[in-house]
Amino acid sequence: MGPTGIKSRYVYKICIIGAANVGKTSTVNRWAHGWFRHDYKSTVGVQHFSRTLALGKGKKKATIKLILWDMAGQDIFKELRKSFYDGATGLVLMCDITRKRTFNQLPKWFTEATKNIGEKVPVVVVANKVDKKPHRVEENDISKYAKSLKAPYIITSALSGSNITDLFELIGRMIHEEIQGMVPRGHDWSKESRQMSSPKKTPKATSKKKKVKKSTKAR
Ligand SMILES: Nc1nc2c(ncn2[C@@H]2O[C@H](COP(=O)(O)OP(=O)(O)OP(=O)(O)O)[C@@H](O)[C@H]2O)c(=O)[nH]1
Ligand SMILES: [Mg+2]
Repeated sequence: MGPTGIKSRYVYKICIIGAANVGKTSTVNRWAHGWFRHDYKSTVGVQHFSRTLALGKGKKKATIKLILWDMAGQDIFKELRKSFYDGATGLVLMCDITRKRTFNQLPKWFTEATKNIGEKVPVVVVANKVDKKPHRVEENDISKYAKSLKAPYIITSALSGSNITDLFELIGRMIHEEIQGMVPRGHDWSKESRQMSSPKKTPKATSKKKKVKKSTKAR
């Protein structure tokens, strides 16, 4: 039984990986408990969390249970990590948008994971800490890398909570649809990316135009 009290037939294991300090534990804590801590307490080995999730509508409706494996990013845990990948059905590949090195290391993390899982599984590429400046990773580069894996990317903040729910709903749906045969294995998911929002036209600009029109009439 999950926290919602609903039983789920579908249980999926997701490994959350990426360099130390990128915000893996913070992201899980934000989704799992709704809180955020500012101090850094590096994960030792791995920690787990599980939560049920309601997916889709109509025929696609399902309740799935996600078991999150929040893995330690520090190099000293490299050997230990190998055994944690066993049976994983999905991956969250995370970097810190303010540290380029953590983005450049993503292929290394992807290789470590796929080597130990033994097959390719659905992946979401995540660039976290979008609330923090300056950004040192271009969205275009994140997009290109994700596309090369047929994966979507999503830009998050564990601090503000931005896109965190979307992230877990997305990876949960991807795994479920591939495993249940709704889409072929190795499906191209890159179109599901959540782009950084482009600046909207402010309502002020529109009202200014109206005002100009009115004053012209008056004259
Ligand atoms: N500004 C900001 N800080 C964040 C965010 N996410 C995490 N942090 C901070 O970054 C630091 C590292 O976060 P963790 O979640 O522990 O990082 P981790 O990836 O789990 O690190 P390891 O367990 O060592 O692999 C902490 O001080 C967090 O408060 C975010 O979205 N924005
Ligand atoms: Mg951690």
